[in-house]
Amino acid sequence: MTLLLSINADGEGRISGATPERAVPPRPVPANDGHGDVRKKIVPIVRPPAGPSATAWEGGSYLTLAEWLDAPKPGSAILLQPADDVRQLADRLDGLALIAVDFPRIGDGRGYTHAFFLRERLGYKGPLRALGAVTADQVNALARVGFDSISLRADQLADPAEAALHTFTVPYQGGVFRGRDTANLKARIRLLELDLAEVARRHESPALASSLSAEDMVITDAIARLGLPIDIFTLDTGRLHAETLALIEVTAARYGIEITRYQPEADAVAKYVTTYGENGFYDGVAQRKECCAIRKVKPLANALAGRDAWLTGQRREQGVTRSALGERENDEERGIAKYNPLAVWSWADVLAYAAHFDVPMNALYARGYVSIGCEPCTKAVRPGEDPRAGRWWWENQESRECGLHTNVKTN
Ligand code: ADX
Ligand code: SF4
Repeated sequence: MTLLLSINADGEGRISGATPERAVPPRPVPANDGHGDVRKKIVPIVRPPAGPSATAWEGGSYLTLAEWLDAPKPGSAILLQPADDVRQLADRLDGLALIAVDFPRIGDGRGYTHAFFLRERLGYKGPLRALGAVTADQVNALARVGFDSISLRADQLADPAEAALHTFTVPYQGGVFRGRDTANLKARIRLLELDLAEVARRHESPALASSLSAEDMVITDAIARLGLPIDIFTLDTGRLHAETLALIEVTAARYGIEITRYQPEADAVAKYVTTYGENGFYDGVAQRKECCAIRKVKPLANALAGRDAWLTGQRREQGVTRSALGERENDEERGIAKYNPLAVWSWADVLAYAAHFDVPMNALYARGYVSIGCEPCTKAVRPGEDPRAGRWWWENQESRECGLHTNVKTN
């Protein structure tokens, strides 16, 4: 028996449909206290007309993740547990008829992260079912992170007889998925945390390159909250805004971490100024890139010397040159790993995170700046304008990179 959840263009859902009539009275259901092997505690199935159970689905019994990885039999369904590592399913999705995600405890958000990861990172397009301790209130949020059916436990609603395992059917809408509801934010936060923890685990001396942008502050906040051994440095070009410099101190005070400053070589700067003038970068792309090479690229090389990985706050949305940005890249010039953990985040995601954790922000954002670099090469943009329109605005869009992010290959 089916109740329908319809979702409008704004991602708001409405449940409709008839309460199923039961041919068989429900059996008493043991309470699920949320511990131990939840699959044993979730509803023993009342059949028919009820839908799938925790251990069985329409096509048979669920496999565990390990069983599927061990012997992937086409047409199987798997039941993921909160602690499962969904990354193991990368390139192992073919042939799966259904993925179900167990929610053993109300409020356990890991199932959202699984769904988000499957849909967004692994590109899973097949049926995705939430199962277990989910409530009707969660239906909308579950749908937004990509679930398209939900199996309720019999003791989850007031009248167990009515509640046993209705199936809600929703169309999966990729666009809605990128919405800014709480579930989405929680999933993003969780994935970011997992990614950063993984970077810290894999590498000896990883470091975040921070321009003190909102993106970099988000990553800084996550690193500091988790206490991860990831260093943070900034390229102090000598031409940064006072507001940006002030944020270095604010960050140190707030998180108790030091942001190391890398400065350009004084001789190279002096030579540049003598040759082209202090603001010679306005006179042509070549002069501009030379300035960036001295003030940013060389100091970056110094900052990364001896490191085996670095992280940036780049996002795909930031412009044509970043639309294919990978979350993991190889820095081919240095032969080290490069991570862009916010690659698929929207600007709204960044703001939502910042608001959620009260992350200190560069005061320039409040004055219309969106992408912030050196003071003479950055200006505020009008609402709706291209985010990088205020960077090197006198140049063509295609040349507007400073050389920090060349020589990479997406993994
Ligand atoms: S830029 O290449 O055009 O300057 P953008 O300002 O968009 O880059 O920043 C992208 C990422 O490059 C930042 O999130 C940060 O990781 C790194 N980055 C840019 N400028 C600096 C800087 N001055 N110091 C350290 N990292 C920087
Ligand atoms: Fe020089 Fe402008 Fe590049 Fe800064 S952004 S290094 S001031 S050209």
